[in-house]
Amino acid sequence: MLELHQFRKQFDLPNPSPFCIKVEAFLRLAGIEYETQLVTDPGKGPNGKAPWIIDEGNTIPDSRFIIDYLNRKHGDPLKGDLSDQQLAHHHALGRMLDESTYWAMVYERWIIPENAPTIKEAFFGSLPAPVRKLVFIVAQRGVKRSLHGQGTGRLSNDEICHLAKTDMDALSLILGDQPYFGGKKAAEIDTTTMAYIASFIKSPVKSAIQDHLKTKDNLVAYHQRMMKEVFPEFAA
Ligand SMILES: N[C@@H](CCC(=O)N[C@@H](CS)C(=O)NCC(=O)O)C(=O)O
Repeated sequence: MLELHQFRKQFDLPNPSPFCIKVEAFLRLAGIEYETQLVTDPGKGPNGKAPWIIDEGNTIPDSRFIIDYLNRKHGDPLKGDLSDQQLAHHHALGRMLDESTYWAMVYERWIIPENAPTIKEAFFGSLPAPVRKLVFIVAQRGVKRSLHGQGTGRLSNDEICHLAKTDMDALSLILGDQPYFGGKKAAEIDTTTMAYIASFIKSPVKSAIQDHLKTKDNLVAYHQRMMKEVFPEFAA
């Protein structure tokens, strides 16, 4: 059976990583059987990041390539009757979330000082206290380096939150009164949109982005609908 290598559940979410939620949501929506293998050290994975899958001897890291592989193998199970142009819009929306919005989430979780105790406990709680503190400092240093390299780390708190809030505004306007980002049916894009919306709505840390998102009734209703349909064990 297909193995999904991902982190353990956290924060009342199927996964602390939106990339892992995305892949698991795809597998569930497409009705593909899988079993989970827990990742404790993503550095040991093929790309040094989670998720990855192993399927019939193929090891595939990166949510984008995993979903490409599954689409090829299973004949685009979530494509429905979407046009190429609609799929192109979905592609652009997904990239916004993965390549831009994601970094605001990383910033809020790892850099805002008052959020440190929650993150330390969630990710390193099983370690003895002095080691936990040290491991957190080393991990946070790595995250800071990544944020700086990507560029988000060079912005002020207000700028980072502003950008992510405008991403939430865009999501709300794009969804409008449709039940899914795919229209009448959940499509591949919904695996990404639900992953980010859930990650912010259930943010375990102080989050200005969460506060903003919660003012968007259609996104909150979408979140509840998707959790009920895809991850009922996490539905409110
Ligand atoms: N492009 C990758 C990104 C995966 C990713 O960034 N995973 C993070 C968790 S959210 C990770 O494993 N980070 C561990 C690290 O960088 O050491 C994908 O789409 O799967």
